[in-house]
Amino acid sequence: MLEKLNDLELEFLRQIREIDQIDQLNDLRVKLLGRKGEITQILRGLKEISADQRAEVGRVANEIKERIESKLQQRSGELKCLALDERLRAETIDVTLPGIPFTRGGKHPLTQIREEIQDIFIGMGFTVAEGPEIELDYYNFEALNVPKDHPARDMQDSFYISEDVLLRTHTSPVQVRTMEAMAPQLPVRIIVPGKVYRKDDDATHSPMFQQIEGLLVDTAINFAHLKAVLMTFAHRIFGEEVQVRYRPSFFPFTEPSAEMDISCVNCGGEGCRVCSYTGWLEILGAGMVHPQVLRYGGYDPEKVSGFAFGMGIERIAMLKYGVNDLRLFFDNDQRFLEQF
Ligand code: 2NL
Repeated sequence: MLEKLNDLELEFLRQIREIDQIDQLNDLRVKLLGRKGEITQILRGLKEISADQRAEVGRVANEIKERIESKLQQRSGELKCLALDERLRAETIDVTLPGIPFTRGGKHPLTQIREEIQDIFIGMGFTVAEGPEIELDYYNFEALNVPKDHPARDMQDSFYISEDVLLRTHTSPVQVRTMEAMAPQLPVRIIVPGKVYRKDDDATHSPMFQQIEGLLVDTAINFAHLKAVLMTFAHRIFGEEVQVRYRPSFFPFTEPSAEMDISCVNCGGEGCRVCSYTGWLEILGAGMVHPQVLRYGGYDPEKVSGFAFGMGIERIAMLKYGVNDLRLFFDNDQRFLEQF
């Protein structure tokens, strides 16, 4: 019996060696080890063998089964290797074929303008500060000296979340928070870029837009400093040839307040549709920080003074790039975006 098993094993091993196709190897596996396979049959037939031989024959048959299994495994590996080799030999790659073209992305025009504006002020010694878009009524209005009955504080004009929480309507609250954190250290010299929210929606107003505000607080800061910094900014962003002028204005958080205009970038000041035939374009609001706001920030208005300004990034971008509809910036139409 044991001799017969030995012969069978040699025969099985020969059959395995002769196979050169992976699917034939699978057939052989079934033929030998399957439910009705030859080795399975032998193991099943053990009960017909006399008791004194059964243990020995069973052991040898199991050993054979294990060796056959491992041989099948080994041959399967070899055949897979050979198949891969063959495929790689047959395959040729033409490295001179053109690749699949893909277009390169770029920064959104508003991001480009914002970074350009930031860099100009960074160049004048300002640092960039940021803060929350969901803001307390206290920081958004109260600490900025905006009176309780001011129209911006109305539910009609701002997005309230609760009675004392809203989406910030300007980035000024970050400046109050910065003063609070820094006082009594000097100087405070920051710009604050960010998204702001107002209930407004037409060709020149979006419910979400971006602002950059600036704040400089130090000893003996006066209106001449404001003019110098903002004129330098206007020249760097629109070109040295532009003229600037200041008109008196009003903001609850600055006194005195002013608006800065530049000579029209479209007509050079001659008068055209872009400037409504005035020759001038309004680009930002500014003023000397109101003493009450300095006090809220933790500074003594008897000892320090400062100036502040604010501008809409979309408006600067529209003027600089000659875009006539604000909504183009938010449509994200590639034909528009790829022009920048
Ligand atoms: C505009 C005008 C302005 C400010 C913003 C400001 C901030 C603090 C104190 C005083 Cl903490 N002022 N900000 C001042 C004047 C004008 O914005 O037209 N923005 C789009």
